[in-house]
Amino acid sequence: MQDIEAVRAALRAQRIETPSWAYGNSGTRFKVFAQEGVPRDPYEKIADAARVHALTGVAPLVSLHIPWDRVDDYAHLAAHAHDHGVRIGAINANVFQDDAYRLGSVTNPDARVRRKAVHHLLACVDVLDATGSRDLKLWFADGTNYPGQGDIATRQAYLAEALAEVYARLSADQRILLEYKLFEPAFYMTDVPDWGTAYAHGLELGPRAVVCVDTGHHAPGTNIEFIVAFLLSRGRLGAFDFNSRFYADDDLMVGAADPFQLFRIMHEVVRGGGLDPAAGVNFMLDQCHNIEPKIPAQIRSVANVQEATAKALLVDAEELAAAQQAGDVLAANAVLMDAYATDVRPLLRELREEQGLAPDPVAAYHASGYAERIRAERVGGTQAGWGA
Ligand code: RM4
Ligand code: MN
Repeated sequence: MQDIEAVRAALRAQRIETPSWAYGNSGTRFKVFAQEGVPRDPYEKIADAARVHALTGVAPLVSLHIPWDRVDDYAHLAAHAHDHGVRIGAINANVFQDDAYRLGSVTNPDARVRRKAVHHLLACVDVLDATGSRDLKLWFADGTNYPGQGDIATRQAYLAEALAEVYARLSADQRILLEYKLFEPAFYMTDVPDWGTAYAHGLELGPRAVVCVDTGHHAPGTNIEFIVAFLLSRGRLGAFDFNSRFYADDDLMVGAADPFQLFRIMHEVVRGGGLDPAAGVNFMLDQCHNIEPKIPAQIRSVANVQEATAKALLVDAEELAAAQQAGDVLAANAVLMDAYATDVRPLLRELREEQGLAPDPVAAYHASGYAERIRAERVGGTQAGWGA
């Protein structure tokens, strides 16, 4: 039997970071459906993130994307976050939306473009300094569309050079989260396509260059929990970008397509000690809510991660180890399936109530009048989206 008090303590201690861009407008390349009440600037995005934290009690951090969240004074923005009861989390460097990056950013054949990209990454470290953030998250759209278009090995060397310069600029408590993605926007070759590439660059850089696993960035059928188990065992699992995918990088609510996969991932996290803050795993959401209301979608996503975590914590580790040792395939599998089949929603409701929160945070959001208020107040100006 699992120690239920330990399960409850672990759930109380878990932290989930929400992304500023989830609160702005987003869409596909076909259409962006604007929603009423959407933030017009980073300050309003942080206010929405703070609302998610106020209702869930476990989301006190919000990631920024630079330049989407560019402000004149980042210390002031951090103070605004603090006033709202949240903190600024990972800083996402955006080197994929400038015309100069047509052939790549840090892997561009033109040295001047590579300089420009590195310059932006270094400026993002300045943002970390100003906000007190720990993590610089790097995702590169770099790659090629056609065989022969670029030299793969040369581009790897450029990438290593850029990363080394940025790594050298970090202070002792700051980290690089290097994120990989199989394809898109490059369709033939991507410069950081997989966890192996991210891991290898991290090894060359040093212990504070760790991997970010975006759950939407793999080929169908990839065993993501294997990647998680491996990286965690080597101290290189830096973060998750949680979302769910039916087909490619869908950025839908985590746990929507495959809650069982999320459970399997969280099982490896629990098994490998990844819930311990000392393990340094940052549990972030990286999602877009194109047609559904954004704040309740974030609340729902946080709850989905909590549910998967609770089920993973309920796996009877001793019984599992015994069955594995005995070679009892069916019993071992049954231990996992029993935990997965447990309805943990009553437990989570109870934990919320113990902390003075409403047991159903989505219902509490709808009852709070916040949605009506932001719809009435946020009139005029330019709504935030991918580019503002
Ligand atoms: C990328 C990647 C990054 C995110 C952007 C918006 O595909 O997942 O983490 O910052 O999208
Ligand atoms: Mn991501």
